Amino acid sequence: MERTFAIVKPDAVAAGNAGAILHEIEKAGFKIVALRMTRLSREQAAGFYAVHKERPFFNGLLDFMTEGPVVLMALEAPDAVKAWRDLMGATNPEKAAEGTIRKKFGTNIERNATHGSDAAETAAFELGYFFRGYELR
Ligand code: 3AN
Repeated sequence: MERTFAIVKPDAVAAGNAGAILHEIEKAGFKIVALRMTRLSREQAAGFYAVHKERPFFNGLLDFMTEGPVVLMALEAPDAVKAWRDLMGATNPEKAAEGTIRKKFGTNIERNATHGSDAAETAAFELGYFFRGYELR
């Protein structure tokens, strides 16, 4: 078993798609280990996306990620990091495969409905960034 970190981003929450996305996650066999709805501060979002701070889209990404509530989750499944990225689809919803979450619920490369850790080490950092140890037992 492996764990990964997921976010239902502000676009998808605002559009009323959080429930449908959670349903997709459960249908695909993930166990939702932890879940919290919150609104990120700019500082929280900047720390989370620190690896992207030199990118031209960084400021816009912070505007977007703080514009409304998000749903934070710890997901568990065999090979969870890859399985969740496969279910999400490509970063750009226009390039995402049919049936993927970003294809169904994403708008563009920035407003792409969900986040998923890109590697096991990233997942460990991201889970620890948003959840306490006792929430991840
Ligand atoms: P992924 O979320 O698929 O791992 P990353 O890590 O490359 O993609 O990008 C992190 C987030 O930054 C994306 N989910 C998206 O919201 C935003 N992003 C990535 N590339 C761009 C871009 N070229 N223009 C605007 N936003 C972007």
